[in-house]
Formats: sequence, structure tokens, C-alpha cells
Amino acid sequence: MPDAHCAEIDGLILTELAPRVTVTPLAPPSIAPHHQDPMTTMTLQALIFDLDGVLTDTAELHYRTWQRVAEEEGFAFSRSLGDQLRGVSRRASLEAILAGRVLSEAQMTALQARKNDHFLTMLNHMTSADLLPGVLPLLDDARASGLRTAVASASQNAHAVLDRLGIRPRFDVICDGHSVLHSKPAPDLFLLAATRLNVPPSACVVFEDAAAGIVGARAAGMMVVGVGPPSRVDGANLVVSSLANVRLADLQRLVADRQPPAAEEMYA
Ligand code: B16
Ligand code: MG
Repeated sequence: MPDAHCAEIDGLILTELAPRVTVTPLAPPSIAPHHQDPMTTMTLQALIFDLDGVLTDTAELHYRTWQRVAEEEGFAFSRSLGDQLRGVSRRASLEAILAGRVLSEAQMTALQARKNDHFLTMLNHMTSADLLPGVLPLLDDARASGLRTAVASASQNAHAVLDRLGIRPRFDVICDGHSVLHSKPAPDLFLLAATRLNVPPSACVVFEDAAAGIVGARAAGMMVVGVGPPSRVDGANLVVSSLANVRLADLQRLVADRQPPAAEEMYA
């Protein structure tokens, strides 16, 4: 059960009682996909973006900073383990690196704090030049088409990263590592984003670079575009190598048909 700092709304255990960004007031319960009349065609209403690995390559900073802590502590770490930590919360990442080693709560807290200090130091060098290709045009197109936009990131640093990139005001809603108790691969972050956007989950398309996020978004009843190599994002409804390859018309078709366009159309 949630502790005194949590609230439960529509089955989502929220950890932020006062959102730290401008969001729409909490909406009435969103329409879960299984409530949707199968004879009606859903229209795309919102784009929900993962942050690390989709809008910017902070995935690499997470990798390097965990690698540094692992080296300092004598823990094994590898590129493949780092890849498995994409989209995984800070605490769960440390547990994966520990691979069964048991540390005291104080040690766990200290290691997470040290990793985050390294991360924040590297973040100081980030600028809007670190936006990944295609981000700004896609956000511009979305806004021009009347779509709503959200970030759904497991990172507790999401606001700081968006500020460094200079794109925080471009999102209607930001849900981050402080927003829900159950992070990815649970669907909670995505469902919270849809609720705050006041759109049904089945009208949302999610962009994700990680297996944990793809599992969560699909469990939320959303169509998912995987950003990255097919081997990493093969659970997505559609795969692109970069947001620069995304066309709104394809996303609209994805939601309307609940069927992906041919993969070769999108992966270039
Ligand atoms: P922090 P995302 C995730 O962000 C990262 O992919 C993951 O590597 C990281 O461990 C997690 O955020 C927590 O980040 O330490 O900043 O709270 O991909 O969900 O945007
Ligand atoms: Mg990510």
C-alpha cells in the first residue's frame, strides 16, 4: 500500500501529490482500450515520449555513470548489462548490478546518491545541441496538428534534463520518476500521462527505446513506436531508427487500424 506521501487515483499509486509542472487538472477516469467499442475508429490524440534514449542520449550518461560506480566498487558491469538498465529505475538498476549481493539500506542509498552525483555533473554539459534528430520537427508537427504531448520517464532527473535541452514548455504533461510508485515495466506512468492529458490510452502513441518501457506502454493499452535497433525494441508495434523517420500519418494509421504499417516503411 502507498505510504503517507502517496495517493491512489484510478488504481494508480501516485507519489507526487502536487505536480511540479503545469498539467491539466486530474481528468475523469480515462477509457481503457477494452472499453472501446470495437466498431469505432480511434483517432490519434496524443504523443507520449520516453526521455532517456528517445529525446536525448542520456542513456549513454546513465551507462557511463553506473560503469564508474561499478568500477569504484569492484562490481562487474558491461555494455549488455547497461542496455538492460534502459528505462529501469535507479534503485532497480542498482539491484541488477548487485546481482544478488545484499547491501544495507544505507549503502544502497549512498551508492544511488553517488551515481546520481556523477550523472548530474555530466548533465551540466548538456545543451539543446544534445537533442536527438527529429525531436523538434516531430513536436512542431504534433502541435500544429492539435495533438497533445507528454513525457513519461522513469528518471527522477527528467525535469532537469528537459530544462538543459530547453524543451520543457513543449510538453503539456511531464510524468517522471517521482510520479508513481510502480515504475516501468508497470503501465502506471503511461496511464497517468493519459489521464493528465485527458485522452484515452488507445488514442496515444508512445515512443520508447527500452524493453521495460515497451512492456509498460503496451500494458497500458497504447501503441508503441520502438526507437532503436530492432533487437532492442522488437516488442514495439513499429520500429524506427530515429524520430527523424516518423511521419504523423503513419502514427494516425497505427492508432486507427491498431495495425502497424509495414516495418520496412519505417526503419531506414
Ligand atoms: P534517474 P527513461 C530512465 O529514463 C533511464 O532510461 C534509466 O537508465 C534510468 O536508470 C532511469 O531513468 C532512472 O533515472 O537515475 O535519473 O532517476 O528512459 O524512462 O526516460
Ligand atoms: Mg528510455
